[in-house]
Amino acid sequence: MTVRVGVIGAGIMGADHVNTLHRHVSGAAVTMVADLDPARARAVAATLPEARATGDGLALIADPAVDAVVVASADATHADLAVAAVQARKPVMCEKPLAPTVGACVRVLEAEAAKPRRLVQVGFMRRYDDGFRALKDGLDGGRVGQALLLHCRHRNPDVPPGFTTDMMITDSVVHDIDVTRWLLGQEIVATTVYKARRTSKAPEGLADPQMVVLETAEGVVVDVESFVTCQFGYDIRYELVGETGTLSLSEQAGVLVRQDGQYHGPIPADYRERFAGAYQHELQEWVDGVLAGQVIGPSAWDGYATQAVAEAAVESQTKGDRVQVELVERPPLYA
Ligand code: ISE
Repeated sequence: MTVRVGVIGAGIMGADHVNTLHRHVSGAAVTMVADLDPARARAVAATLPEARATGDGLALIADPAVDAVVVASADATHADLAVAAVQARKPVMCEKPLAPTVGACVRVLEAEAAKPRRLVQVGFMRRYDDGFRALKDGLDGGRVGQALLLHCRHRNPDVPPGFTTDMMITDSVVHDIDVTRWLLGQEIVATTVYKARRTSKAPEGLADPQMVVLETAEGVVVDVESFVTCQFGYDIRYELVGETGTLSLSEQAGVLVRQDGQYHGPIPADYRERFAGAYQHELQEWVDGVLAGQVIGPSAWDGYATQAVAEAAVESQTKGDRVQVELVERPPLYA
Protein backbone atom coordinates (compact mmCIF):
# COMPACT_ATOMS: atom_id res chain seq x y z
CA MET A 1 0.00 0.00 0.00
CA THR A 2 1.07 3.59 -0.58
CA VAL A 3 0.32 6.64 1.55
CA ARG A 4 -0.59 9.60 -0.66
CA VAL A 5 1.07 12.57 1.01
CA GLY A 6 0.26 16.26 0.57
CA VAL A 7 3.00 18.70 1.55
CA ILE A 8 2.02 22.22 2.61
CA GLY A 9 4.84 24.75 2.29
CA ALA A 10 7.30 24.72 -0.60
CA GLY A 11 10.10 26.64 1.12
CA ILE A 12 13.41 25.16 2.31
CA MET A 13 11.97 22.49 4.62
CA GLY A 14 8.91 21.72 2.48
CA ALA A 15 11.06 21.16 -0.61
CA ASP A 16 13.49 19.09 1.46
CA HIS A 17 10.67 16.87 2.79
CA VAL A 18 9.26 16.41 -0.74
CA ASN A 19 12.69 15.33 -1.95
CA THR A 20 13.21 12.98 1.01
CA LEU A 21 9.76 11.40 0.63
CA HIS A 22 10.26 10.94 -3.10
CA ARG A 23 13.83 9.61 -3.06
CA HIS A 24 14.40 7.96 0.29
CA VAL A 25 11.08 6.85 1.80
CA SER A 26 9.24 3.71 0.79
CA GLY A 27 5.45 3.34 0.91
CA ALA A 28 4.75 7.02 0.16
CA ALA A 29 3.97 9.13 -2.91
CA VAL A 30 3.70 12.91 -2.80
CA THR A 31 0.49 13.67 -4.72
CA MET A 32 0.03 17.36 -3.95
CA VAL A 33 2.08 20.42 -2.94
CA ALA A 34 0.62 23.64 -1.57
CA ASP A 35 2.18 27.04 -1.03
CA LEU A 36 0.73 30.53 -0.64
CA ASP A 37 2.91 31.30 -3.65
CA PRO A 38 1.39 28.98 -6.31
CA ALA A 39 4.44 29.36 -8.57
CA ARG A 40 6.65 28.01 -5.79
CA ALA A 41 4.20 25.11 -5.26
CA ARG A 42 4.28 24.37 -8.99
CA ALA A 43 8.08 24.43 -9.10
CA VAL A 44 8.35 21.83 -6.31
CA ALA A 45 5.48 19.70 -7.71
CA ALA A 46 7.31 19.67 -11.06
CA THR A 47 10.18 17.72 -9.44
CA LEU A 48 7.78 14.79 -8.95
CA PRO A 49 6.36 12.35 -11.49
CA GLU A 50 2.70 13.06 -10.72
CA ALA A 51 1.80 15.79 -8.27
CA ARG A 52 -0.66 18.66 -8.41
CA ALA A 53 0.03 22.12 -7.03
CA THR A 54 -2.29 24.50 -5.20
CA GLY A 55 -2.12 27.84 -3.42
CA ASP A 56 -4.50 26.65 -0.69
CA GLY A 57 -3.32 24.41 2.16
CA LEU A 58 -6.87 23.74 3.40
CA ALA A 59 -7.90 22.55 -0.09
CA LEU A 60 -4.92 20.16 -0.03
CA ILE A 61 -6.07 18.73 3.33
CA ALA A 62 -9.62 18.23 1.99
CA ASP A 63 -8.47 16.68 -1.29
CA PRO A 64 -9.49 13.01 -1.72
CA ALA A 65 -6.10 12.25 -3.31
CA VAL A 66 -4.36 13.10 -0.01
CA ASP A 67 -4.28 10.53 2.83
CA ALA A 68 -1.75 12.26 5.09
CA VAL A 69 -0.26 15.73 5.37
CA VAL A 70 3.16 17.27 6.02
CA VAL A 71 3.01 20.86 7.27
CA ALA A 72 6.13 22.91 6.55
CA SER A 73 4.57 26.33 5.95
CA ALA A 74 5.14 29.50 7.99
CA ASP A 75 5.07 28.88 11.76
CA ALA A 76 1.97 31.04 12.28
CA THR A 77 -0.08 28.72 10.02
CA HIS A 78 0.86 25.43 11.74
CA ALA A 79 -1.92 25.19 14.35
CA ASP A 80 -4.79 25.94 11.97
CA LEU A 81 -3.50 23.43 9.43
CA ALA A 82 -2.85 20.75 12.06
CA VAL A 83 -6.37 21.22 13.48
CA ALA A 84 -7.89 21.03 9.98
CA ALA A 85 -6.01 17.78 9.30
CA VAL A 86 -7.13 16.30 12.63
CA GLN A 87 -10.74 17.27 11.88
CA ALA A 88 -10.43 15.56 8.49
CA ARG A 89 -8.99 12.55 10.39
CA LYS A 90 -5.80 12.70 8.33
CA PRO A 91 -2.43 12.04 10.03
CA VAL A 92 -0.23 15.13 9.99
CA MET A 93 3.53 15.54 10.41
CA CYS A 94 3.88 19.18 11.46
CA GLU A 95 7.27 20.89 11.39
CA LYS A 96 8.35 22.50 14.64
CA PRO A 97 7.04 24.59 16.30
CA LEU A 98 3.61 22.97 16.59
CA ALA A 99 2.46 26.58 16.98
CA PRO A 100 4.20 29.82 17.94
CA THR A 101 2.06 30.30 21.07
CA VAL A 102 1.09 27.99 23.93
CA GLY A 103 -2.58 28.90 23.39
CA ALA A 104 -2.50 27.71 19.79
CA CYS A 105 -0.77 24.46 20.86
CA VAL A 106 -3.62 23.86 23.32
CA ARG A 107 -6.09 24.18 20.42
CA VAL A 108 -4.32 21.30 18.69
CA LEU A 109 -4.40 19.21 21.90
CA GLU A 110 -8.14 19.87 22.18
CA ALA A 111 -8.76 18.93 18.54
CA GLU A 112 -7.00 15.59 19.06
CA ALA A 113 -8.75 14.96 22.37
CA ALA A 114 -12.08 15.31 20.54
CA LYS A 115 -11.30 12.41 18.17
CA PRO A 116 -9.80 10.90 20.41
CA ARG A 117 -6.74 9.40 18.78
CA ARG A 118 -3.24 10.50 17.95
CA LEU A 119 -3.01 12.00 14.48
CA VAL A 120 -0.35 14.68 15.02
CA GLN A 121 3.42 14.20 14.97
CA VAL A 122 5.79 17.14 15.50
CA GLY A 123 9.01 17.43 13.49
CA PHE A 124 11.57 17.03 16.26
CA MET A 125 13.91 15.09 13.99
CA ARG A 126 16.84 14.79 16.40
CA ARG A 127 15.01 11.90 18.06
CA TYR A 128 15.61 9.97 14.81
CA ASP A 129 19.35 10.66 14.59
CA ASP A 130 21.56 7.59 15.15
CA GLY A 131 23.83 9.49 17.56
CA PHE A 132 21.01 10.86 19.70
CA ARG A 133 19.40 7.42 19.78
CA ALA A 134 22.69 5.88 20.94
CA LEU A 135 22.91 8.51 23.68
CA LYS A 136 19.43 7.62 24.88
CA ASP A 137 20.07 3.88 24.68
CA GLY A 138 23.24 4.38 26.78
CA LEU A 139 21.40 6.35 29.45
CA ASP A 140 18.33 4.08 29.51
CA GLY A 141 20.61 1.02 29.62
CA GLY A 142 22.18 2.33 32.85
CA ARG A 143 25.71 2.85 31.45
CA VAL A 144 26.47 5.89 33.60
CA GLY A 145 23.83 5.69 36.33
CA GLN A 146 21.42 8.55 36.80
CA ALA A 147 21.75 11.72 34.74
CA LEU A 148 23.02 14.71 36.72
CA LEU A 149 23.97 17.34 34.13
CA LEU A 150 23.57 17.78 30.40
CA HIS A 151 25.79 20.11 28.31
CA CYS A 152 24.43 21.06 24.88
CA ARG A 153 26.10 23.10 22.17
CA HIS A 154 23.95 24.37 19.31
CA ARG A 155 25.86 26.46 16.76
CA ASN A 156 24.72 27.72 13.37
CA PRO A 157 27.16 29.41 10.97
CA ASP A 158 24.78 32.28 10.29
CA VAL A 159 21.11 33.25 10.24
CA PRO A 160 18.67 34.37 7.56
CA PRO A 161 17.70 38.06 7.39
CA GLY A 162 15.11 39.03 10.00
CA PHE A 163 16.29 36.50 12.59
CA THR A 164 15.57 37.97 16.03
CA THR A 165 16.83 37.35 19.56
CA ASP A 166 13.67 35.49 20.65
CA MET A 167 14.01 33.20 17.58
CA MET A 168 17.25 31.89 19.08
CA ILE A 169 14.89 30.12 21.49
CA THR A 170 11.73 29.58 19.42
CA ASP A 171 13.48 28.47 16.22
CA SER A 172 16.72 26.98 17.48
CA VAL A 173 16.84 26.01 21.18
CA VAL A 174 13.40 24.34 20.85
CA HIS A 175 15.30 21.29 19.57
CA ASP A 176 17.43 21.16 22.72
CA ILE A 177 14.33 21.59 24.87
CA ASP A 178 12.71 18.65 23.10
CA VAL A 179 15.85 16.49 23.34
CA THR A 180 16.15 17.25 27.06
CA ARG A 181 12.56 16.14 27.75
CA TRP A 182 12.86 13.03 25.56
CA LEU A 183 16.35 11.96 26.62
CA LEU A 184 15.75 12.42 30.34
CA GLY A 185 12.06 11.48 30.33
CA GLN A 186 11.20 14.47 32.53
CA GLU A 187 9.48 17.78 32.11
CA ILE A 188 11.40 21.05 32.45
CA VAL A 189 10.24 23.14 35.40
CA ALA A 190 12.27 26.36 35.12
CA THR A 191 14.63 28.24 32.84
CA THR A 192 17.08 31.14 32.98
CA VAL A 193 18.69 32.77 29.96
CA TYR A 194 22.06 34.56 30.08
CA LYS A 195 23.16 36.82 27.27
CA ALA A 196 26.90 36.60 26.72
CA ARG A 197 29.23 39.23 25.32
CA ARG A 198 27.83 40.00 21.87
CA THR A 199 29.79 38.84 18.84
CA SER A 200 30.67 41.52 16.31
CA LYS A 201 29.54 39.05 13.61
CA ALA A 202 25.86 39.16 14.66
CA PRO A 203 23.48 41.32 12.66
CA GLU A 204 22.33 44.56 14.29
CA GLY A 205 20.02 43.91 17.26
CA LEU A 206 20.73 40.17 17.64
CA ALA A 207 21.98 39.24 21.13
CA ASP A 208 24.24 36.37 20.10
CA PRO A 209 25.46 34.10 21.78
CA GLN A 210 23.33 33.09 24.76
CA MET A 211 23.39 30.42 27.43
CA VAL A 212 20.04 28.86 28.28
CA VAL A 213 19.79 26.95 31.56
CA LEU A 214 16.99 24.42 31.98
CA GLU A 215 16.05 22.70 35.25
CA THR A 216 14.15 19.41 35.11
CA ALA A 217 11.54 18.02 37.49
CA GLU A 218 14.12 15.63 39.04
CA GLY A 219 16.85 18.24 39.40
CA VAL A 220 19.00 17.66 36.30
CA VAL A 221 20.59 20.96 35.22
CA VAL A 222 21.02 21.49 31.48
CA ASP A 223 23.04 24.24 29.81
CA VAL A 224 22.45 25.03 26.15
CA GLU A 225 24.84 27.26 24.26
CA SER A 226 22.94 28.95 21.48
CA PHE A 227 25.31 30.62 19.03
CA VAL A 228 23.72 31.35 15.67
CA THR A 229 26.50 33.29 13.90
CA CYS A 230 29.50 31.12 14.81
CA GLN A 231 30.87 31.44 11.23
CA PHE A 232 32.60 28.08 10.95
CA GLY A 233 29.76 25.61 10.25
CA TYR A 234 26.88 23.75 11.89
CA ASP A 235 28.06 22.29 15.17
CA ILE A 236 25.95 20.18 17.53
CA ARG A 237 27.53 18.61 20.63
CA TYR A 238 26.10 16.90 23.66
CA GLU A 239 27.65 15.54 26.82
CA LEU A 240 25.57 13.87 29.49
CA VAL A 241 27.17 13.62 32.93
CA GLY A 242 26.00 10.65 34.98
CA GLU A 243 26.96 9.22 38.36
CA THR A 244 29.63 6.87 36.98
CA GLY A 245 30.69 8.40 33.67
CA THR A 246 29.76 10.61 30.77
CA LEU A 247 28.08 9.93 27.42
CA SER A 248 28.96 12.17 24.48
CA LEU A 249 27.43 12.42 21.06
CA SER A 250 30.06 11.13 18.66
CA GLU A 251 31.46 13.39 15.96
CA GLN A 252 29.71 13.63 12.60
CA ALA A 253 29.99 10.97 9.91
CA GLY A 254 32.75 11.54 7.35
CA VAL A 255 36.44 10.83 7.09
CA LEU A 256 38.94 12.09 9.65
CA VAL A 257 42.38 12.76 8.21
CA ARG A 258 45.75 12.51 9.99
CA GLN A 259 48.40 13.94 7.71
CA ASP A 260 51.35 16.34 7.68
CA GLY A 261 51.22 16.71 11.45
CA GLN A 262 47.52 17.65 11.30
CA TYR A 263 44.27 15.97 12.28
CA HIS A 264 41.06 17.19 10.70
CA GLY A 265 37.61 16.29 9.40
CA PRO A 266 34.50 17.82 7.88
CA ILE A 267 32.02 20.14 9.60
CA PRO A 268 28.47 20.09 8.17
CA ALA A 269 27.34 23.28 6.46
CA ASP A 270 23.85 23.29 7.96
CA TYR A 271 21.16 21.26 9.70
CA ARG A 272 19.92 19.65 6.49
CA GLU A 273 23.34 18.11 5.95
CA ARG A 274 23.89 17.21 9.61
CA PHE A 275 20.45 15.66 10.08
CA ALA A 276 19.78 14.25 6.58
CA GLY A 277 19.63 10.70 7.97
CA ALA A 278 17.37 11.80 10.82
CA TYR A 279 14.89 13.43 8.41
CA GLN A 280 14.80 10.21 6.40
CA HIS A 281 14.15 8.03 9.47
CA GLU A 282 11.58 10.52 10.74
CA LEU A 283 9.55 10.41 7.53
CA GLN A 284 9.99 6.65 7.00
CA GLU A 285 8.81 5.83 10.52
CA TRP A 286 5.92 8.29 10.14
CA VAL A 287 4.82 6.68 6.84
CA ASP A 288 5.17 3.18 8.35
CA GLY A 289 3.04 4.33 11.29
CA VAL A 290 0.40 5.84 9.01
CA LEU A 291 0.20 2.55 7.10
CA ALA A 292 -0.11 0.64 10.39
CA GLY A 293 -2.76 3.11 11.63
CA GLN A 294 -0.57 4.37 14.46
CA VAL A 295 1.26 7.67 14.91
CA ILE A 296 3.93 7.19 17.59
CA GLY A 297 6.52 9.94 17.01
CA PRO A 298 6.83 13.22 18.99
CA SER A 299 3.27 14.14 19.93
CA ALA A 300 1.18 17.29 20.12
CA TRP A 301 1.89 17.13 23.87
CA ASP A 302 5.63 17.29 23.12
CA GLY A 303 4.95 20.25 20.84
CA TYR A 304 2.91 21.96 23.57
CA ALA A 305 5.34 21.29 26.46
CA THR A 306 8.32 22.44 24.38
CA GLN A 307 6.53 25.64 23.43
CA ALA A 308 5.67 26.30 27.09
CA VAL A 309 9.39 26.09 27.99
CA ALA A 310 10.30 28.24 24.98
CA GLU A 311 7.86 30.95 26.05
CA ALA A 312 9.28 30.90 29.58
CA ALA A 313 12.81 31.24 28.15
CA VAL A 314 11.80 34.19 25.98
CA GLU A 315 10.35 35.81 29.11
CA SER A 316 13.64 35.17 30.91
CA GLN A 317 15.54 36.75 27.99
CA THR A 318 13.76 40.04 28.61
CA LYS A 319 13.47 39.92 32.41
CA GLY A 320 16.90 38.41 33.02
CA ASP A 321 15.40 36.24 35.79
CA ARG A 322 14.63 32.58 36.35
CA VAL A 323 11.14 31.80 35.05
CA GLN A 324 9.07 28.80 36.13
CA VAL A 325 7.31 26.68 33.53
CA GLU A 326 3.61 25.98 34.06
CA LEU A 327 1.97 23.11 32.16
CA VAL A 328 -1.69 22.11 31.92
CA GLU A 329 -2.51 18.60 33.11
CA ARG A 330 -1.27 15.97 30.65
CA PRO A 331 -4.29 14.45 28.84
CA PRO A 332 -4.54 10.61 29.05
CA LEU A 333 -4.11 10.38 25.25
CA TYR A 334 -0.40 11.23 25.80
CA ALA A 335 0.19 9.01 28.83
C1 ISE B 1 16.49 25.61 12.17
O1 ISE B 1 15.22 26.18 11.93
C2 ISE B 1 16.34 24.22 12.59
O2 ISE B 1 15.28 23.71 12.84
C3 ISE B 1 17.61 23.54 12.88
O3 ISE B 1 17.44 22.21 13.23
C4 ISE B 1 18.27 24.29 14.01
O4 ISE B 1 19.49 23.69 14.35
C5 ISE B 1 18.52 25.71 13.61
O5 ISE B 1 19.11 26.38 14.69
C6 ISE B 1 17.21 26.39 13.25
O6 ISE B 1 17.46 27.71 12.82
